[in-house]
Formats: sequence, C-alpha cells, structure tokens
Amino acid sequence: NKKRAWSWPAYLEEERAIAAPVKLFKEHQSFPQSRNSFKVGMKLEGLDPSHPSLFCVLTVAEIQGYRVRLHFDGYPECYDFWANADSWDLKPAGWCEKNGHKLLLPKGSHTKHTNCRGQLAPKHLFKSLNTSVTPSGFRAGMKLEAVDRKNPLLICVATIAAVVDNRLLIHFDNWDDTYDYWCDASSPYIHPVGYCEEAELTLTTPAEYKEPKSFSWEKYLEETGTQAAPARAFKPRPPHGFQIGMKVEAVDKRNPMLIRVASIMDTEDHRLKIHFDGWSSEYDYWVETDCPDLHPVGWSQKTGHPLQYPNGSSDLLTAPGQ
Ligand code: MLY
Repeated sequence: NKKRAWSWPAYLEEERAIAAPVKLFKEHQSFPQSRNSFKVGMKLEGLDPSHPSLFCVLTVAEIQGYRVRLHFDGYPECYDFWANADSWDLKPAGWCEKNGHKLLLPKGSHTKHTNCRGQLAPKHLFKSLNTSVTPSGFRAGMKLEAVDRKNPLLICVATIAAVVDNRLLIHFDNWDDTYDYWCDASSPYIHPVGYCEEAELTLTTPAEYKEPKSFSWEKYLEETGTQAAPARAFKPRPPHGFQIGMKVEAVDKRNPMLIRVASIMDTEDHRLKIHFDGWSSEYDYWVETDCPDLHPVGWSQKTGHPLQYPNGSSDLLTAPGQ
C-alpha cells in the first residue's frame, strides 16, 4: 500500500492543468544560472523590505536552496526576511559608502562593520553587480507622477531620489521616506509629468502644497528648480501572459520560508491572485507579476529548496501561516 511520491508531472495530469510557461517569468523568477554560494554568518548590506529606502547591515542566518534568510545586525530575529541569492537588494559590504547611500548601522554600534573582514560576503557572490546597464534618461532629482504603492488609488507628485544601475528610487514630494520604493523604467506605477491631466485623473499634489487646486507642473518645476523626467525614458512593460488555472510555485507570504504548489486564480494587468492548492481560499493573495517570490514549476527541485505539496497529498504538511 505504498503511495507514489508526489511529482509535478503526475499532479498536472491528475489535475488536467498546465504549468505556467517558463517564458512568462522574469529572469529573476526563473531557473538560476549559478549556485547560491552564500554561507551562514556572512555579512553584507541590503535593503530593508519594509522600509526600502534604507540599506542595513545584514548577516546570512540560513540557507535554503537558492534562498537566504537575512538577519538585521543588532535587531530581533522577528525582522529576518528571505531573499533569492541573486536579489538586487543585496549588496557587498562597502557598497553604500561607494555609491553614496546612507547605511543604517547595527543597533547600538558606532563603528563600521568593515573591521570584521573575515566574515564579509565576497563580492563575486553578488550577481546584481555585474548587470550591464543601458543609460535610461532618468536622473536623480527629476520629477514624475507615481502611484503611492501603500495607497494605490493615489497618483502623486514624486521625485527620483536615486538612480542605481537600472533602478529608480521613487520618493513622494514633502512626505517622509516610508512611502519610497524602487522600480525600473518598465514599472506600471510611474508616469511622466502631465499623465494625470491627459488621462483625466486626479494628481495628488505634494503634502502641504499651498494651493493644491491650482497646481501646475510648469510652475512647480520652476519653483523647485527641477526638471521633469523625459517621457521617452518611460518604457511601460507589455501585459503579462499568465492565465487563470496555470500552476506555479509561490512563497507562502505568512511563512516565507515555505514554497508551495499554487494556482493562478485571477489576473489583473500587473498582478496575479495566487491560491495554494488544497488550502482554503482565505490564504489567497495578490502579487505583482514580477514578484521575486513567484517561480515556474520545478524551481524548488532544481534549486534544492523543499516544496510544500498540496494539502491532502502527503503526510508531511505545514498549514499556511504555521
Ligand atoms: N491616509 C494616508 C495617506 C498618505 C498618502 C501619502 N502619499 C501621498 C505619499 C496618510 O495621511 O497617512
């Protein structure tokens, strides 16, 4: 009475479902070309996922296939987060200083971490350092209209706070940096100056702007002595090709060390609704189509990461969020 081991091909056949084709995924979601060479204890610099304008001192706390768990030096473990080994958000020690970004030092430390040289993650592990960059036309200080990702109904007056490689740090004028986010020129959330007027949408003016009703870009650019980001620099990405019912592997947001067998339940222009097979739809969630936590079928096996099989198909189960 031995059960057959769970496998994607058998499961797809049983479910009469198809795997989302690999070509629909972005390079950073797809099968990696290299190994994960990070080791537990290595130190590095990286973006805080819940405060993305901030680079922090991190230590590799755990390795799982192509993924790493990162710990903020000097902070409790509850802030630890998982990232793929090729994440752009991870940088070698010294990167912030070299690129003029502020580095949040470990809590309670006043000295730089560069005196623990033996443990620094070597530069060659950072895949994102070797990406070729084509000039984009975006420069730090330029203005644009951007969606506030924390309040997605708002399109707001914004500034490019930094340009690094092909990534832009978006900042909202006169707001603190908790709304900041990184994106690239293909993001559906950024638009050139004048977009709202043309599309007859409301533009949210800078906080405390004196006469929001009579806001004019021309006047504002003059007042602030700034330039608009050139319209030609925006390269909106074409619609994704994911379809309802396609199978994928997705990180469980509530317990991000787990990757689960999942299905696409619904789609929007730039988002997918993910359902974990065999589990209640209360665990369904929306993700950006380019989310690094979304992978093609077979990714876990290929990268040496455990995969959580659909509920009911194995005796080794962990419920979402447990
Ligand atoms: N209700 C929120 C809205 C903040 C919007 C900030 N954006 C425009 C950057 C608040 O007042 O906190």
